[in-house]
Amino acid sequence: MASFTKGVTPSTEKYDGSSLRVLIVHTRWNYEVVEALVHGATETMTSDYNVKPENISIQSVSGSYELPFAAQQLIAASKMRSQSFDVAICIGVLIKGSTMHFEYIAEAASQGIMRASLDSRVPIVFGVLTCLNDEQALERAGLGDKKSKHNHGIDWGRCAVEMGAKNRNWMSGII
Ligand code: RBF
Repeated sequence: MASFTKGVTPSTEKYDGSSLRVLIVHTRWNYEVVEALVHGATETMTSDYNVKPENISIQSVSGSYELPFAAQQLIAASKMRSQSFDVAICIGVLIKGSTMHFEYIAEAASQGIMRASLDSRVPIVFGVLTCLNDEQALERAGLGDKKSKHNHGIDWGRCAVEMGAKNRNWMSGII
């Protein structure tokens, strides 16, 4: 069977994150996994793109359902302080249970995060894992024993720097 390399091809451009202001909003649900994802994103941004640790604001909420509201409010507050975030990352982990909660929360979080991003005109990276079981969640946060494990927070950190830098250029008319 034909196959292809899955996931995102790294950008050929090298982005400079040294002046970017980044907001991370993460959940405390499934915190062990969330913590690893937050670490993957922050480590990537600071080590690979020179984002200053003091320019990363990390805020927590209870669950994924709260992510869109928190992101929207924090972005609005940052604009009022004239210290606008260039980009945000919403990080959460949803694990399917035996009721319909998973479906409703996943739908609300994904639609809400997109709406918050479009309405605020600040890119918000979708860092919510929607997993069918614990093993999938661990594997996607770079935890557990599987060889194929990969911390998706790394990808979200890269994506955040790219979108923050690109949007700054776009807003100044540089395409
Ligand atoms: N929040 C998550 O971030 N991940 C979950 O896996 C998750 N599962 C939930 C399951 C149930 C049955 C309930 C009631 C809530 C769950 N939440 C989860 C919390 C949810 O996102 C939100 O914080 C609460 O519903 C309060 O608004």
